[in-house]
Amino acid sequence: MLIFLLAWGHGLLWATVVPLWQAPDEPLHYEYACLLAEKGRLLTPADISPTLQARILRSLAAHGFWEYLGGSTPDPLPATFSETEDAWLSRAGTQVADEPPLYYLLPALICRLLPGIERQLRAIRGYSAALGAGVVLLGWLTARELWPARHMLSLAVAAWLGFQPMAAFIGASANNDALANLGGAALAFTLVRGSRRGWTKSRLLALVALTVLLPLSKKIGLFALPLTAVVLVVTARRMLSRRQRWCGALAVGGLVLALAVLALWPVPGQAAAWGRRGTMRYDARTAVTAHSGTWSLTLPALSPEQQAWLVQTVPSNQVHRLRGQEITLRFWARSAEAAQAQITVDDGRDETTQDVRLTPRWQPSELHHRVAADADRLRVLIASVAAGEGSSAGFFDDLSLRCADGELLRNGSVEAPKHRWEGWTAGYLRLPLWFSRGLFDPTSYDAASLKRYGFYLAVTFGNFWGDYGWLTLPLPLWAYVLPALATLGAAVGWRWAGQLLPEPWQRRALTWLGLQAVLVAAVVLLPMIGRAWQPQGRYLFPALVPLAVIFVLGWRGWGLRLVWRHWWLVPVLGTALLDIGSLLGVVVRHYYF
Ligand SMILES: [Ca+2]
Repeated sequence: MLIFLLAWGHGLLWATVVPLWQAPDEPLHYEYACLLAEKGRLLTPADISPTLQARILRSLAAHGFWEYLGGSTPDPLPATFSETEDAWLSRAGTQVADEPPLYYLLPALICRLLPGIERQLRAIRGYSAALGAGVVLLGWLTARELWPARHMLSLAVAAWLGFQPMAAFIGASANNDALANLGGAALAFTLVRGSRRGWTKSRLLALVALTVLLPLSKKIGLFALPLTAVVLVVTARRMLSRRQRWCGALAVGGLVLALAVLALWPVPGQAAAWGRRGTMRYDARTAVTAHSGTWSLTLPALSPEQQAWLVQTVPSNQVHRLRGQEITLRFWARSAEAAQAQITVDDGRDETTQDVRLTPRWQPSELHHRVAADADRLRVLIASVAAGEGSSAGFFDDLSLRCADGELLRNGSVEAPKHRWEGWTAGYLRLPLWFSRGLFDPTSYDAASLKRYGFYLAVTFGNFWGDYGWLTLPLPLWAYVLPALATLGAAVGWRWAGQLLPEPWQRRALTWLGLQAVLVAAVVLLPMIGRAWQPQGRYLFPALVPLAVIFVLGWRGWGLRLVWRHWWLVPVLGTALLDIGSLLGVVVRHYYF
């Protein structure tokens, strides 16, 4: 209890010192909570309220949001987030319908009960900090479960977790990371407890419940699914009879088969490789008319306040090859009545847009675009222009985007329907279809790409330890050398840590913790393969407890090797110094002097 209160106090200190809105995406998480309070149901992008965004923007201005980030408050104040021109808010996208709702339930209640936007945000930060303190407590309990007689070891794990400055910073902001991190810590505790005391029904139930709840708090929580599957399979092998194992294997096989069939089931109204965006739901693929084959893309008739567009993104490892080249988009379009559409080729730096008049007959169109020299993405967007009265649906077929050596678009004639799993990965993970292809593409592993991943990894390691504000306040470069050396030291110290794991259940428990860390790292790092995407160190925090145990254990190993009683100085005093240095030397110095 004392550990929890100390950690909560420490989190609240961070929550107080960091000015309002100066944590990554805080306005968007607050917006989610407030909208949830207002609507009282699952949100869709159509629920986004300009009135609420305007209110948040006024609070941002009042709290020097742009000044703290090195800019100046825009005048006049933008009306919505997407109208801002800074490098933070305008690029943050939206959390609404992008993140699952579990974290926001209590913040929504806060929004409903407490008056005043500032007071609400502070209360939400306090709630986050309590979740963060829960991580520290669970870390201590996990280590105590692993080493019942080694109090110093469990205290060192708790202290490492408590002082990890980036975890304290993120844990003390309005952000759904806080709940996912707590879920990850609870999972680690359950794994160790089950390994030591056996998997009773209630522990298995806890394991399954956490596995369901984690992806509901943040998408990264998906790592729990394979982890729990492996734990269950291994446990079942040890506990069940031959007959029971066969039944279990049949049941699991049947379930996997059913899921596979469901995942591959086609959705006729959606086109493979084409994404559908907008303020309402609509079918993007139709057999009503086609220029070739049976199917074409379609955009619905719109009223003036509605938006709808179709998008296909080209894999980014192809984009690097295209830099400086001219590419040509060709397509056929028509509409039942005269209507207008807007076609855009966007490479992230420059875009070429063309307005197209649609006529009742299929007409070809063409658009040329020179890819910018520093482009790192490429996408084609088709939007219909709301014409008000008498607007009608538009149809598009035989789309082709050609570069010197071939075709860049997939499913240009729209004959292939989307499979359900593509909708899931695109809708839930926000990962385009080609992401999984990028993993197997040799160009994802050429020298330039490997160099890029090396850089990404270094940055991820850095902001795992500390990068505050909107990731705008890093530590000085030399300060990252210390945790890097301490991490290397811990890795070496593992050579002598084996003596601390005499029991088979201890080694099994530690294997599960290691697997948790590996799976979280995989979920965080794999999406960078084949595209320009910088992972963030804080995404690794659902594995904070396993990482703390691994780190501290390495230094305990040094304690054995050197017969050194004060081995804990490195993991505990090291993170404590980093914490104090971050708070005073970086955060307080930036915001208050
Ligand atoms: Ca077609």
